[in-house]
Amino acid sequence: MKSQGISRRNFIKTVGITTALAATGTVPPVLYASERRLVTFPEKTELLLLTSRPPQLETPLKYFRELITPNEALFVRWHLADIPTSVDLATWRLVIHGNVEQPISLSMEDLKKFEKVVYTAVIQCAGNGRSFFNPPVFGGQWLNGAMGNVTWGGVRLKDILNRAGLKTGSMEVVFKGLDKAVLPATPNFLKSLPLDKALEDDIIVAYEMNGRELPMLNGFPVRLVVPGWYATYWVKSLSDIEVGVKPTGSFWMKTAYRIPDDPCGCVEPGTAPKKTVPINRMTTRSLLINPEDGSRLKSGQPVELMGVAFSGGYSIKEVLVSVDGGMNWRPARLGKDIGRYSWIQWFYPWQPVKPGSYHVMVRATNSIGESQPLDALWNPSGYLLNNIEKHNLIVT
Ligand SMILES: Nc1nc2c(c(=O)[nH]1)N[C@H]1C(S)=C(S)[C@@H](COP(=O)(O)O)O[C@H]1N2
Ligand SMILES: [Mo]
Repeated sequence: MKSQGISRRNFIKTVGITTALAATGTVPPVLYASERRLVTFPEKTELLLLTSRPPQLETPLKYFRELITPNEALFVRWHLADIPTSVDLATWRLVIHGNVEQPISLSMEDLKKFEKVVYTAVIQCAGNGRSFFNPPVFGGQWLNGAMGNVTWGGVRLKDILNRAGLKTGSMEVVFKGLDKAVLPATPNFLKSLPLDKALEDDIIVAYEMNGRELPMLNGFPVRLVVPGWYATYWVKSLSDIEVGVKPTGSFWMKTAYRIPDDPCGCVEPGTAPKKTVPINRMTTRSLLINPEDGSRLKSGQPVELMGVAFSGGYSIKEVLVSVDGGMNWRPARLGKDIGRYSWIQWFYPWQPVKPGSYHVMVRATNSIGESQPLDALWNPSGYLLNNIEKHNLIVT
């Protein structure tokens, strides 16, 4: 079986990047783990640098040992280099316009008068884990740190839309933040949701992360939270909501962030899909967080393997662990379930008795039976990665 953790490691060390890419004929802008630096940006702890302009920073895995990801450790991803670096709440407004009875403009004070909603939800970039794609694909070469589990506080999008009053013929809702393209030819980051999705109870305009203001880099003062769906829809520094009567022609909906239109969102590796749809719900995943891949352990000494598991809005029902490369599987103990959008922690006590190299695998299944494939599914944009990882732990 191809194992992503191990094969990528060997791939980097032994095969070499150029050889592998020559085989596929493409050269993505690759930044591998060994080449990454830890950097500190405003309001952030040391994160792994992907690009600095625009900032793309990834969370070191050690932060996922906690159920909740601290604000200063949450990953950062912007598409456009002209990002907001300060916002004056005295003049800032959230504008709702388009096909509505009454366009409205809300201050932070106005926003906070709507009923407050608080829940924990995983935020994950659609391209999280993209660096493990084989054959490799273009796009940010994320490891698994483009995700986090955060308690969001805010107000229902639906309440705001109803305040403005939806007119008949409304079809979708378009969201825009304060970030801008540097070059006029680059399309602004506009994302949209179909109207019925936008009106779902759980979608909020969030002004709090873990009980505090949002860091600037994570979208201060407010961002959209679409729990269960990939973070591309979670528009940051949200300032403009437009109700439309027809689907927008935005580049970020029509061309980017699309997946093959089939049940797996995948195609034969190296081929192009015939038809695509906008990316949406997250796939089910489980990750080993501690001890990290490649760790050395002492034989006879008890250790507790731990990690996280989550899925696109359905609670995790079961996590199975194998320490022998997939021959035998046993259930892990699950931590507290704090809601269907949160990740759950899993724990697996283990006492290896014989020295050697152990292949640890983890597999989660959610409450509607969605699980993880043994072999990674492939699509040209490097989205939806969720195969069962295979980790190497060395017992001496
Ligand atoms: N305004 C704005 N919002 C945005 C983006 C962006 O470029 N601009 N990127 C999206 C994508 S693709 C991701 S993965 C998340 C990243 O959120 P974070 O930086 O808070 O981790 O923001 C989303 N919202
Ligand atoms: Mo993303």
